[in-house]
Amino acid sequence: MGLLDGKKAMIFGIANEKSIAWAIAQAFRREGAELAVTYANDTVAKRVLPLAEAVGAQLVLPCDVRSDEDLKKVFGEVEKAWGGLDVLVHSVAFANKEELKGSFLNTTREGFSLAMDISAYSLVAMVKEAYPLMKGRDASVLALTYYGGQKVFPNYNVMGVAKAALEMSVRYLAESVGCDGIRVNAISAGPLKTLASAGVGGFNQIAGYVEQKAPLRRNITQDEVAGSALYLASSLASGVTGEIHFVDSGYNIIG
Ligand code: 0WD
Repeated sequence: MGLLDGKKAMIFGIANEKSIAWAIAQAFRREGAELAVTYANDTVAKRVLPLAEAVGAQLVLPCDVRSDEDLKKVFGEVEKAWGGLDVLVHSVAFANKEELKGSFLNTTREGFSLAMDISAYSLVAMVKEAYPLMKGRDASVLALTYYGGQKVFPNYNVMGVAKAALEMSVRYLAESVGCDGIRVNAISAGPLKTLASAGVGGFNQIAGYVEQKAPLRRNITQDEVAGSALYLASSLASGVTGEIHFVDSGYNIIG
């Protein structure tokens, strides 16, 4: 018996086989979930479509999370296919590359609002659309965040501000939808080599520092994030909401 047998799960944020969302999709499938996946645009489509097929995703849909129209469309498709939704994974973030290096003072108004829109507000927009489908189903929403939303890290800059907004949105959303049995949590993952992290200046140095300083003296893997995602999505975590759960080799406890 799988931990997610019979559950319907929708996953945003697979870009390639290194994506955290891809490890989560595989773990969810292994534990019996039926999957819907979205992809951001045509550029990533050619990598995402074969992956979606490999996990037997029932729905594979384009969705730019900046667009309310796109979001309405994809949740409409989920309603048509399944009539409800048990698990929603938000594994999406974006900021202009030139604002992920150097001084935070160089952040532009446009760059700030783009990072906030894609990386933070999109969670609120998704939950708005998903809410009628998840209501009363002992459902779980999960977002991905990073410690740079709580502490200042070199180069993380505007993304740190967006992650702080995302983490607080997790808590406010948890309060808003908890009375309907929907839980909202985030995983704060340690540094992982992916397309998104390649855009952050000095990524290798941060990963090297974690190896030296974290209690486990190593970096984490995508599969370890997927393991915690599985727990938070399943009834094992039925009493857990509004939580930021670190999967970071314990790095965040070190002073
Ligand atoms: O070290 C890391 N990799 C960490 C990542 C540590 C801690 C947290 N995270 C977070 C990220 O901030 C993000 O929220 O995990 C989440 C997933 O990131 P990832 O798996 O590291 O990166 P990636 O495989 O690039 O997936 C992020 C995807 C985008 O990829 P690209 O590289 O194409 O920008 O977010 C999606 C897209 O697929 N995305 C969008 N999806 C819909 N609409 C949009 C958009 N407008 N923009 C980006």
